[in-house]
Amino acid sequence: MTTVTLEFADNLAIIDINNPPINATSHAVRSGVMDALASIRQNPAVTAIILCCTGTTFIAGADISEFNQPARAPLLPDVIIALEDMPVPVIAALHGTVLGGGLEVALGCHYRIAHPATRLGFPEVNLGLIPGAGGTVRTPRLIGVENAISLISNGKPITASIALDWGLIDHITKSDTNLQQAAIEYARKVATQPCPTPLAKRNIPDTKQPDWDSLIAKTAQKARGATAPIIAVETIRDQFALSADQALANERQQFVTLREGEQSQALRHIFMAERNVAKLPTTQGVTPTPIKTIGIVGGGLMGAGIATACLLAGYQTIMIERDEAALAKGRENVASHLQGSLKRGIISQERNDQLLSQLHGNTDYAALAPAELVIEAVFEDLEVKKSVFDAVARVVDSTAIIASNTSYLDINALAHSISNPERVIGLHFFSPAHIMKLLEVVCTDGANPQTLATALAFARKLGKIAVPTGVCDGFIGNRIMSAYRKQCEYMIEDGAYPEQIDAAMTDFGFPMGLFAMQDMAGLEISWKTRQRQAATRDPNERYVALGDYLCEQGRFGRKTGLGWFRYDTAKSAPQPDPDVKRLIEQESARKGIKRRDFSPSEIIQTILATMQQEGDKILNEGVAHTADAIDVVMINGYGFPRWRGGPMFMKTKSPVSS
Ligand code: T1G
Repeated sequence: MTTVTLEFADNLAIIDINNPPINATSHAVRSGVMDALASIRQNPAVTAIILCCTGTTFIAGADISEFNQPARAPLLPDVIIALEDMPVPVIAALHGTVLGGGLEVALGCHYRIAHPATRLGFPEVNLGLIPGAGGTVRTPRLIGVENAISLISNGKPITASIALDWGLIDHITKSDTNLQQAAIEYARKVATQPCPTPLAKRNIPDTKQPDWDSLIAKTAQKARGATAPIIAVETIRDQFALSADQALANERQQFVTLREGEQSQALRHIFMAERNVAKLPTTQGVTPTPIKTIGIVGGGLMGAGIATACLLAGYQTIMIERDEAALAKGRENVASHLQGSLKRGIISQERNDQLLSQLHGNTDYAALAPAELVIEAVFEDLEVKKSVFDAVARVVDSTAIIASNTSYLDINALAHSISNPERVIGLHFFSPAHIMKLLEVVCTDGANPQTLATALAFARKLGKIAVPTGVCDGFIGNRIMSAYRKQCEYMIEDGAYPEQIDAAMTDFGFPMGLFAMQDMAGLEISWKTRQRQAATRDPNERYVALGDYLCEQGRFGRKTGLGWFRYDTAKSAPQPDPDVKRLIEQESARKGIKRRDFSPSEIIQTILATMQQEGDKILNEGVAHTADAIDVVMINGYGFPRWRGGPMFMKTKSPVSS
């Protein structure tokens, strides 16, 4: 397959890039475009050039897999300069997701037209990078500094209509017209006009500069330790003192430095890990069972969230509850979640109403008959779940998949409580289930590849990051969290305080410390877990009862105004509580522990080492099939800072600087 083709139609030249899956600007693409431009220069009849792509999207970025190898000429900046130096106008015909290097290529063209559904952006900061092919120089010259900073430092794409408003593109085609045909018509129109001045040769239109110091301070606060967003703003700022050529050179230098840096290597690691973690040898070549209708048993917090996720993914969804009142509450929960998506502009009012019409509630399990997949999201009790499994198995097809949303119960036991246990799987959603990307797909000992492949395909359709895991207490994420929570409670008894542990974690890049997070979730959850495990707990294992004492005093966390911390109002920040300090010190004394100081570095090293040790056990037991799976879970479900790559990735790097 030829990666770049050139054809001449009348007095137009059409360059088409075909480099699936995302038309990344690989070396073959860059060379092919340069060769096409050289050929066009030999043809004086050409009055305009169209640059387009075959497949689902215009160029969606540089080829990340090339970043770990020496760059090979022609480099992307050279291709872009060759585009803007053409003697006739180049029209970029945009569709899909025009991202990173793709948008930079489009900015090297003289005009940009786009399909209405096109999204455009600079996601480089999500990879620990900044645009490295002129994006920080050409964008402000086209749309002004403010919008350029927003686009480049946030890393979030914008719609074609916003891009048109901002002047990033020149025209939006009609959704039912052929994009290339529209580009040909547009080219014929502009071919008679003088070529616009290339962006790199224009001045920045802004006469007033932002307050850079406060902008950089705000960016740094939001970045929580990531450096690329700050470098992006600084690179845009610095060009006010430079010529365009100097600014391009400065940008390239900053980009190369970031590309070689640990943060970008970590972010590129997790980007690829998230896309590879669900590729299992056992499901390669297995065609997932088609699924149209999902059953959800339970309309509470999790059930309604899962039902909302299914509706948003386009499934017919049947919700079962025990009685009409509970069903009405479940429907109300789903409607409220969809309202949230409506408010965030994710769906239109029309789509909201259509989705609600696809939600079918019932109190009779027989209504589940058409479902190819049923997920139970009822009370976390094995006997309750077994009775639900039994009731579901009686009404659905014998090949229908029955899944449990349990976060720690033994799914093997559930599987063996019904016929055809090979169709049982765990789908551990994270609350709020319609928003959190992570989904642990828990493979029972007897699940067959068909069940697993279908569950993974379902997760992808929901837009989730699916991580396959085996059965153990807590699967991957909760198991690792239990391990480091235990170590943190040991440190509390040995001399640290909750606020010190939490500060060390937030300084490391966690959005919230462990104790504040427990207060937010409710201390009774881990209290119940400890009670459940009490009978089988190793009597010789050190046990910290502080969490039990707090619960026995009714201190369940934020919801009661008191937990590990004190909360003056429902929204106020956690405050250290002298009563808890006293309780801790009394417990240490009762146990004869001589309290000592803990540095932030020792705290975070202890937490990280515990995560890595538990991760090694999880790998050795085959619960996770790769170390990447553990990083993906800890980053997407437990707040591990993304720009550090995950606990197992960090094991391969230099010791952490706190
Ligand atoms: N490089 C290489 N492979 C990539 C890739 C990339 N940039 N992006 C995606 N893939 C692969 C991915 O691994 C998967 O492979 C397949 O494509 C589909 O991906 C010079 C320096 C475009 C919105 O950051 O956001 O340009 O599993 O599952 O859900 O200044 O991919 O099929 O083997 O995500 O439809 C900037 C990153 C790069 C865009 C499509 N661009 N990609 O989403 O598919 S840096 C990005 C995405 C840069 C310039 C700078 C998404 C997508 P496989 P997918 P999707």
